[in-house]
Amino acid sequence: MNVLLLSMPDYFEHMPPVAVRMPNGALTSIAGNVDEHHRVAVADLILSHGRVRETINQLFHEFDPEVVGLSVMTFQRRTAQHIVELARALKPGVKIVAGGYDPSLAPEAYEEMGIDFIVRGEGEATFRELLRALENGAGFENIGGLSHREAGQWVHNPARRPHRLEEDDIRLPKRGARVLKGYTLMGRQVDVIETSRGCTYDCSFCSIIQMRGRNFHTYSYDRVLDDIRDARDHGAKTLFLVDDNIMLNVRRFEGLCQAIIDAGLNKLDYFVQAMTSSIANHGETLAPLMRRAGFRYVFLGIENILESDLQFLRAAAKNTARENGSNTGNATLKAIELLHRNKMYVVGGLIVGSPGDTRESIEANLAFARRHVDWPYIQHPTPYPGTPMTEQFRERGLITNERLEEYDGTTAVVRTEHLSAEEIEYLRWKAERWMKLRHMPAAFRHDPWFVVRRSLDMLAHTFRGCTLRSVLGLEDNRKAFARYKEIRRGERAYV
Ligand code: B12
Ligand code: SF4
Repeated sequence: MNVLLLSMPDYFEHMPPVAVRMPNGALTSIAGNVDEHHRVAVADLILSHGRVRETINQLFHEFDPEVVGLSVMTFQRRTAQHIVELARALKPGVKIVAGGYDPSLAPEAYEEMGIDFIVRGEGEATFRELLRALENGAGFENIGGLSHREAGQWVHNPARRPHRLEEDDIRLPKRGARVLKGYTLMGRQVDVIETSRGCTYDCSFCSIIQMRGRNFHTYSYDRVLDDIRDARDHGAKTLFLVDDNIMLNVRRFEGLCQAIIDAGLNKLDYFVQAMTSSIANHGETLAPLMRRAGFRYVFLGIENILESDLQFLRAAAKNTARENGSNTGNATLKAIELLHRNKMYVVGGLIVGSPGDTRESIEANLAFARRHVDWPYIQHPTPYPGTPMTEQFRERGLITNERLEEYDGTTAVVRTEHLSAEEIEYLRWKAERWMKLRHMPAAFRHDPWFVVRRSLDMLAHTFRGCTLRSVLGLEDNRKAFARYKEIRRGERAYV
């Protein structure tokens, strides 16, 4: 069968396509795990910015798909709806399948969208079995994790249990199925790899537990090294590790760093997401090893520097430093110091706008970011379907915006007990632009050619809405913020 797999073009503030266009790891993994006779094309629509409609038209023309699969996050739901309408118009009989976090956690929202199937949870085995059933004209009732229609009614088959990656035969992603070009992270070709799936924490803002329960499964080192080589052979110079929480088993991660070094794969640049506690508690040995393995940027899930907010976010445990078995307080500063000492950059993941937040508590977090992190990645709590945090915000009547296309993490859609959503976002927006600017010299040292060519575009993106007068302080910043919000609204019309 001809199968076309699409990821959505929607992006958010910290990942503008002018500098960041990353592949979707789910789709190549799905492509690598269907039966081999199928002809699969993967198109990451982030690569076709400004011409999404034309690209889909062309892909239908070239591949004549019998099945189209969409990978969707919540803030991309509206775009997914538009793409479903376009696909139906181009080929009314095509089978449309939705998968990923949003269809898995809010399947009811997809029932009226004009699609045929929903794949809930991990998709490799479910999608493979779905194609077999379509091909053989068999029934769908025994396919775990699949939602389908019987006599006009949606039927949600029982969930499939998470893959045990150690035992299951999940084959390598099929990068050769990608049909669009232009992946980049600040000018270097980027790819994604996975080494594990799952997490055993339960941060209240995160969707992972509702998606797959609390568990952690790992691929073997050999499989990971093969995956890295495959990404490199497809041209990648930078690799982003998309594991949910790679730091859950620090010993294993250390072993992996060593395996990367031993295999001579440490000439690539690596980006990873990490817990502050793992770095603080093991960093003396772990951080030098990471640097030798090629790690360059570490996204730290700091979440918040205030204990009360960490309690609300249920993220205190993963941010606690320990010495000789005793808690010694917040791990953040120690983790940052260890990473800096080993010449790695810190992407500071912070969340501001929890229910108890005041102007002062938000400013304290922004001041911390200004002082200690190299690249800010500051977000607002966002009530994604099914998370414990969503329930709390709803019960307290703090959700002020139900337009899901704005649930991108940098648009404040909830208020606190003390501040409006608009004010929270304004505080972040005002501070964050300047923090990003400060990282330009470091980016220049690493990728001078890219920065020379694209710095004006990046500046224009970071400061959109601003004028010379607002930058010089001759105009109220709120006017520039209002213009920024207007521009951002326009950007969301992707299809
Ligand atoms: C890595 C990652 C990123 C990377 C993305 C790199 C990339 N291009 O892939 C970065 C850092 C850039 C990122 C950014 C964002 N992310 Co993110 N990210 C993740 C993370 C950690 C892992 C996702 C992943 O790749 N997993 C590996 C793949 C193989 O698994 P998977 O995606 O789940 O796919 C499987 C199934 O879902 C299913 N499936 C998926 N798609 C499809 C499609 C079909 C047709 C089928 C059949 C099956 C299927 O099958 C796959 C294989 O089993 C998750 C989860 C987490 N613990 O936080 C969050 C997560 C997906 N991100 C999330 C969000 C909100 C964002 C942001 C909007 C804001 C943010 N928090 O940073 C931005 C938006 C990005 C953008 N487009 O601009 C949310 C989504 C919540 C929701 N309900 O939509 C998550 C769940 C985190 C959370 N807050 O809970 N993210
Ligand atoms: S530690 Fe990370 S992956 Fe695990 S629940 Fe918290 S935010 Fe989600």
